[in-house]
Order: sequence, then C-alpha cells, then structure tokens
Amino acid sequence: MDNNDENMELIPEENAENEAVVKTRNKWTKEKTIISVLAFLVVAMAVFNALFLSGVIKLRKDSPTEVVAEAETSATGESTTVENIDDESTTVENITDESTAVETESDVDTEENTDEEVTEPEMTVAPTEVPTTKAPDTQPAQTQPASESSTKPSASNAGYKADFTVVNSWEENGKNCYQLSGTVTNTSSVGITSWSVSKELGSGAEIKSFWNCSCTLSGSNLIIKPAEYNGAIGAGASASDIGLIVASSNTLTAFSYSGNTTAVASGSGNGSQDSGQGGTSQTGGDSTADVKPYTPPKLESGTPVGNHGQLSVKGTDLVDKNGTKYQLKGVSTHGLQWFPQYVNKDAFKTLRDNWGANVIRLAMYTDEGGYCSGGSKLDLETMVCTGVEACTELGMYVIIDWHILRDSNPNTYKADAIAFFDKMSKKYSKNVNVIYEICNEPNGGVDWNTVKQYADEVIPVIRANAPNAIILVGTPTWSQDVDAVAANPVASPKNVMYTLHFYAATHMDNIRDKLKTAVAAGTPVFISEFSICDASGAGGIDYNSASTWKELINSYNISYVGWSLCNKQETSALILPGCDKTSGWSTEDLSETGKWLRNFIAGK
Ligand code: IDC
Repeated sequence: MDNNDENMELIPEENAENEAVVKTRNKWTKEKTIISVLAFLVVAMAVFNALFLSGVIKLRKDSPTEVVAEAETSATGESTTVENIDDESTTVENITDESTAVETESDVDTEENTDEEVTEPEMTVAPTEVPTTKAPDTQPAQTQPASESSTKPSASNAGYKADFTVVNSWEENGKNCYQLSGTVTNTSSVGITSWSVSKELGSGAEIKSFWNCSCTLSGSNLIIKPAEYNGAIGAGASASDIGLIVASSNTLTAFSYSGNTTAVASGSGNGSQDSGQGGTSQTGGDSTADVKPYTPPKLESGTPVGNHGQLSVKGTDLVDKNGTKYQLKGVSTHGLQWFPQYVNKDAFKTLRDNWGANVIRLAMYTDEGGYCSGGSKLDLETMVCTGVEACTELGMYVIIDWHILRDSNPNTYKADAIAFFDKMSKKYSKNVNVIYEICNEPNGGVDWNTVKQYADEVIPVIRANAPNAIILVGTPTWSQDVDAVAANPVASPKNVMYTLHFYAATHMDNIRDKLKTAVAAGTPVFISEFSICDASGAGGIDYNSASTWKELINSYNISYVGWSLCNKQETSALILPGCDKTSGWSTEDLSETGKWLRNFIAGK
C-alpha cells in the first residue's frame, strides 16, 4: 500500500492477468496511450489487492445475508426479553401462541434485511438485561433458538403440587372419617388456570363435606378440583385452606400429589401465597389474613380490666366503666372435667398477649361426669377458682359457666346452682372481672318461661353478693331463642344479658335473624359460645357463614367467646390433636378453627 512497486512484485504470483500486465510493461511499446491505460489498471489492481490483504476493506466483503442472520437472532431475543420485562401477559401469549411468535420473527426478518439496519439489533438483548428478579427458569426461553422459543411450554412448565394433611379423624357409623386440609402450589414459572388432585379412598368411600374446592368420587377415587375462585394460581403461588371431610376404608395419612396442566394464565408471578378462601388472582393475588404470617395485635397499654373496670349493660350494649361501648372477645375452655390442663395462667396469658383476648370462659359441665353427676365438686370448684384467679392476675374478664347440656332443663340442678353461685359470688364479690353465666344451653323443648323461672331465682342470689356483676342467661333451643326474651325479660334485668350460641355450619340466617330481632326489641345479647363448624363441634368449617357471622357480630358490637380450648380430635378444638402444649401455641399448633378464631379476636 505504501509502495506500489512492492505491490506489483507480489501481484504476478497471484494473478495471471497481472503477470501479463507486468510483461507488457517490461516490453515497453511506443503506444503511450496503451501503456498509460495499462499502467493505470495495474496500479488500481495493486492498490485494491493491498487493501484487501491488509484487511482494511474486509467488512465490505461481509454479505448482507450474514448480517441479517445476526439481526434475526438478536431481534428474536429482544422480542422475548423486552416483553418479559414490560408485559408479562404478552410474554405468555408469545409462548403459548405459536403463530404469534412466528409472525413476530418473520416481521423482524423482513424489517432488518438491509445493511443499514445491521447495528440496531446488536444494541439490544444482552442476557444481562434480564432483571435479576426474574424466575431463573424463565431464562431458557430467551436463549432458545427461534424455532424452539415459539413452541408451547412443556407440561413440566405448568406443574403443581398438592399437599394434604389429616387434621382430624373420628369414627362415624362404623366408618373412619377424615378431615383433610391442603394447599396446592404452582411449582411452574407461569400461571395456571386449574388443577386437579386424585386420591384413592378404597371401598365405602364417601364425601361428607368440602370447602374451597369441589369434590367428586369416581368409583372410590376422590377427585378434588378447585372452587370457582382458586383454580388460577400465579407462578410460585399457592391456594391454601382447601378442606374436606371424607369417609374411607383406607387409613388416610398426609399425602402429596403432583400434577401438570398446560393451561397458562399469566406471567411468572411473584411467588406470594394465595388463600383459597379469598380466591387467587391470576397474577399471584392477595394473601388473606389466614395465610399471612401472624403478628399479634397491638395491645392496649395496661390490662383489659385495669382499663375498663366494672362493665355494665346500657340498652343492648355492654359498656365499660366509662360508659363506652366495650366488646369482650375470647375463648372458652372445653369441659373442665375433661381438659383441666388448659386452666393455667400461661395459657390465658398467651390468649391475652398473642391473640388479643380479654375474656376466658370456664365451662363447668353439670352433667356428663361434671359438678352434679359424679364429678368432684371440690376439684371442679378449685379449678374454677384457679381460672378466676389467673384471669384476675392477668387483668382479664372471666365467665363462670354453669354448663348445662344433657340435663336440658336448668331447673334439674337448680339447688346445686344456687349453692354454687352463692359461694362463687361471695368469694368474688369484689372482683369486677367476674361474669356469671347461669345456664349454658336449655334444650329439649324447655321454653323461655321455664328458663326465666330459674333465672329469677338464681339472679337475686348473685345480686346479693355482687350487686353489679354481669349475669348471662341462656335461652331455649341451645341458646338460640334470644328473640323470645323481649316479651318477658327476667325480673331484675340490671346488667343481665341473654346468650345466643351458634355453630356457623349449622346456624345460618335463621339464627342471625333471631339476633337481629332480639337486638331490635332491646334485648342485650352476648355470644358466650360459638364455633365455625357444625353444631356437633365437628364436621366441616363453613367459612362463608362464619364470615357473615363475623361481620354481624362486629357491626352490633357483640361480645363473643369461641369454643373450645383443647386438643381434642374435633373441628371446634382450637389446638391440633398432636400438640400437647398447654400454653405458648404457635401458628403450627393451631387448628384451622384456632387460626380463624385467633384472627377474628386479633381484629384481622
Ligand atoms: C361438646 C364437645 C364435645 C363433647 C360434648 C359433650 O365439643 O367434645 O363430647 O360437648 O356433650 C354445644 C355445647 C358444648 C358442645 C358443643 C359441640 O355447649 O358443650 O361441646 N356445642 O357439640 N352447643 C352447641 C354445640
């Protein structure tokens, strides 16, 4: 390049045509014109070859086709990456819709097919542009060749896993019944729209109830499918609180099930948990209180009793020492003769500090081996006193519950009741925190007049000792008929409230209407016992009915106490059967009912 002669020396070895030119030059004719032309050609060729060999003009040798091939790969990658970042739903459409993906690529091919455009694709789509928060398993789609990235995801890309545990079991009509609780987790990197779980139950299989899912039997094979609202689960998210009760001849224990679905709802999701109760949204959805990590409520400084003192009844409301509406919220023990271990200060302290409870109910059965039917009166009284004193020390309210049940008519053991309440109200005459519940649940056709006669005898006994104490009076039909009171209230109604009990899966609008009727008629109502399962204390939880009750209770500022503090194998037990702790329970120790009640009390 610097020296034309040097270049000319090289040329003859490579180019016959140039050799001829050199020879021509050596022979030198008199035709100046020809020589000049030939000389010009030689110089031009030499310059060209020199530049070519030195690489200076190499780029010009690249074919447009090769450049476009680079652009195509980059553009395809760009399309995937940019859409993944900006619009997850678009990404999924591209993945699932082959024709769309192919069209996109051919569009890019056409547009980029010029030399001028070649640098544009190279500016995009470095793998480092992928956000670090992206689920790692979305990466292969971006690096796949164009032909593969346009195919639908394999089944493993839309997989899910279901985990079920047995939370309760019992025998009913000779069959083993199991209450199962489960969670379905979308283990894939894309949203799914449905899932299905199957489980062999063996002969005699029967579905008793289910919630947050739908269940059918195919022979003896149980098929669990989503409810209307929890089929769609975002990538990495879960639908939880799926529950069912089945009878099975097989012994059921915890089981897992893995399934695949090709249905794709949405993008990579955020991995947050979704609750079956609240439904799952296509993008991972909101968590509901039941699956959020539990944080104890912010407690008032000081204790409930310290702050609110002597309660009284004003109109239909319970009010505190300042005359401000007050709501008692708490937990009932199970029968003291069966579960004495839960009557301890640490247990009540856990309920106060971790749950936000301000009242404990001490359920002393009169029948079934209780106070009036073979139980040790001394032991039971001692237990009541232990409970009252623990609550007093903790600044909690406490209900002494004369728990009639099988004995239907409160008059059956009226003499015992009078002696008992006389003793207790004397002992605790100065305790502003003690509440007396004089009969749990009249039943067996006992009418309000009969209950009232009993109440009119017992109330004055308590009043003589504790003139201001709150007294709770049960109502007919297992404390449902609060609407019967208004026409004929007790003789001394001061600080008397009437109890309504409900079990959400059994007692629906018919009982809610009784509550509304009673309050409208001026009857002060106190829910001293309830649960969210059926009236047997077992069976399935009815979350819908429970949440309707919850709203009603709060809108009426009604006090409530949940049944029951024990680890018995029944739905209403607040502690799981395998848990022997008698205080300090963590979320894992609580039954579904326990978690629900804790959230309710905590105001969640
Ligand atoms: C149930 C207990 C159960 C016990 C039974 C004894 O949950 O473990 O074997 O009492 O009779 C009520 C009663 C309450 C019941 C509860 C559930 O007040 O004592 O407890 N229930 O059946 N009223 C409606 C439901």
